[in-house]
Amino acid sequence: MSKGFVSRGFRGRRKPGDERGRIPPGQYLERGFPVLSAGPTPHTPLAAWDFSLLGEVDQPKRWTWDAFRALPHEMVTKDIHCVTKWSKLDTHWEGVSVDTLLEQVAHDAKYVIAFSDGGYTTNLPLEDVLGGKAWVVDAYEGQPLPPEHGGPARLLVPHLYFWKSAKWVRGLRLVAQDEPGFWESLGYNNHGDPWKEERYRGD
Ligand SMILES: Nc1nc2c(c(=O)[nH]1)N[C@H]1C(S)=C(S)[C@@H](COP(=O)(O)O)O[C@H]1N2
Ligand SMILES: [Mo]
Repeated sequence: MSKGFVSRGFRGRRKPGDERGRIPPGQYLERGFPVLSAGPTPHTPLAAWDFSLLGEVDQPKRWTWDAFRALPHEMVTKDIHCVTKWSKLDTHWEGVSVDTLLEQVAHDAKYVIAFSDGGYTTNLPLEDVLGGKAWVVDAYEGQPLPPEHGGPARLLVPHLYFWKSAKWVRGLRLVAQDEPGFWESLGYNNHGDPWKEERYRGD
């Protein structure tokens, strides 16, 4: 019997109650993978792609695609929660932790603004992206990240609503002062903790 068969069988026996405790208030369990994009899917060629750390840093840092791929990658299994109320359990990703990236710059910042191809932005306190809480992922379920889900690379911040997980991410701007990103300036909550139902401004 192969290992794969055993682990599938084990997962199949998981009791529904185990799942219920993992779905935040007001969310439902989704088995598909919806695509939610505020604009068209960008298609930046890998040769033109880079990832940058900018802003209030002593020396900005930039990785080409090959340099980014050469960074140590981690495999993570996470539950994700969209503010439109779907949650998806045990999603598998591979990517570089934001800890690994930020080790490369000297800075005094308190917040990051993730920025993406197409102009999307989202803001996060440093404490929500350090300490093994956030990754820049380039693979999903063992395959290169599909363009509609943010490929070649997206941010993954699974403990916050999924709008914080910027697709087509191209870098992080480090700042001392917080500033709202795309959805945050349109009335969504500045923080977005699904367990506290921080959906909209004032929640
Ligand atoms: N660049 C970019 N990133 C984005 C978005 C977007 O419109 N543009 N939508 C956000 C929202 S609201 C959600 S729920 C997730 C959706 O990711 P998915 O399409 O892979 O499910 O991406 C987030 N990241
Ligand atoms: Mo979303």
